[in-house]
Amino acid sequence: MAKTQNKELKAKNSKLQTPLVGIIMGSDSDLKIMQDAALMLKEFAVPFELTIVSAHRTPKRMVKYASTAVERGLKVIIAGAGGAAHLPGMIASLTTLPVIGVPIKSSNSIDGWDSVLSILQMPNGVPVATVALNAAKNAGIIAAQIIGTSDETISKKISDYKIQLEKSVMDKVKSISEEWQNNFDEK
Ligand code: C2R
Repeated sequence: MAKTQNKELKAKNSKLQTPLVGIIMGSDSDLKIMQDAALMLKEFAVPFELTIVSAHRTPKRMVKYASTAVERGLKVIIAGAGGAAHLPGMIASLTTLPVIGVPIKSSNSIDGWDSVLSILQMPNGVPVATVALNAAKNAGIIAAQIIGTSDETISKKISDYKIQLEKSVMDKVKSISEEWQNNFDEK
């Protein structure tokens, strides 16, 4: 029952808001990492969509996704994949939108390096903005920052987030200074 209600809510929301960011991943096994991008976009109130697209397993779907992205209103694509991670680069080759690549340490990955290098080492002319291994959270932040360049409300939310980030570190500075000498901060 709760699931049905959630589905109905999702359907309503998607009708109201055109997604500005597309989050795609090679497999459902990537979702546990890629959901971090979705959570950041939710925090910044950036409308997004999320689905599976694989260059290897669903090549026709990949071409359709990338080639219709602009007309569907997307402004940025976040693409995550593990192992021989061709998805982000192939999407970048098929669209004018900026593509943020998330290398994923998957079950078939050699310590994640295969995925990092597949996404990072793009040929000149077809860039993929690559974040660190499993760093879908940062991909979500970059996507929001791109959208924030033309949306003051979103830009303000990112600014507030940065202030919070600083505050949480300064709280920790204070806390460890109770036990450890710190001449730098002493007045
Ligand atoms: P399974 O867990 O489904 O076997 O997938 C996925 O991103 C995932 O991390 C294992 C890994 O294969 C990756 N995959 C790619 C692509 N499609 C799936 N790298 C692609 O097209 O690049």
